[in-house]
Amino acid sequence: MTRTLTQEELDRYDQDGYLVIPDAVPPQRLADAIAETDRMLDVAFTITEGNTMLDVDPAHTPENPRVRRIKSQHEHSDFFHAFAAEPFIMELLSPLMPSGVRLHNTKINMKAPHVGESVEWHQDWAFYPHTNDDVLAIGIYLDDCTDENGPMFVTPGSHKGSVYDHHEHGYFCGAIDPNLIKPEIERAVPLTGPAGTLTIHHARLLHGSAFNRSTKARRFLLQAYAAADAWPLADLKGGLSSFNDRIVHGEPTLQPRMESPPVRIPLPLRPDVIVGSIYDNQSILENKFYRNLDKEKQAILAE
Ligand SMILES: O=C(O)CCC(=O)C(=O)O
Repeated sequence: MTRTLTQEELDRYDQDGYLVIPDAVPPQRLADAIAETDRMLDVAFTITEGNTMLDVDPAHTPENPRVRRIKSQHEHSDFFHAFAAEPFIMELLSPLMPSGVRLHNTKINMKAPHVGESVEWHQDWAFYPHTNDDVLAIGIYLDDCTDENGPMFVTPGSHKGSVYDHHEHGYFCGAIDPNLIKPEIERAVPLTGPAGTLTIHHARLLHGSAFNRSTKARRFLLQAYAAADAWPLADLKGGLSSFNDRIVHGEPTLQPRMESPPVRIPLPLRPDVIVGSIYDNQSILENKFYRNLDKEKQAILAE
């Protein structure tokens, strides 16, 4: 059974900038997504370094694979190409994006037991500002997500506030100095739930996540979408036909809806970072919020 968002959920999304929905993913679709993720990860046993599909930890080896992220799974898998336009997802999103829905990007963040990486605080909007901010990401936990295995933390209502500086040493690094957002981090809440829990977060919402301190994996599938009439300010990604091909609901338009959300441009890019690796990109942030937790991780790894 698929379902749309209730009026109460729409109001809560408007107010908080996120939703956690435990009952939206049909169990068979969850099982299929997990099976396809496992299939894609088999490649990790054959590679010594990252490639266009897999972002691997510096400690990765084929014998002891350490995949941090499957990048753009919709470009590497027919299953995930179709999954980006899943009817149950479109039913949830269409009231939020009545002008139509365009896929923006996809990824599956992997947090292996004990070693799963933290993600520093950021706003997706800083990576891809658009002409209006009807831009969001849905997430689906592929494993049970608890306080211990690195849930995503979000700051309710922060999608209506500032867009923060995500630069370090003159380059876009995709992370915010935590001193700029201390009160926002202090009132952040974890998004937890059993496997199959679906989250929706607004592109301007502040969020981050700690490393996985548990013995249980935490895989999180993310698909970001923009309203069909929201045009990116910084990068059309592949030209007009590929832009239009990513419409998953409704029709493309050549008439962007212009609104005035605050924006910053995510340039210049670091020349030394592989596209799609948020972990490498954020590594130049001097004042890392998760630095102490990362020290704890080093201690666990050294045991
Ligand atoms: O995996 C997570 O918990 C955080 C994901 C995230 O914020 C990102 O990949 O941009």
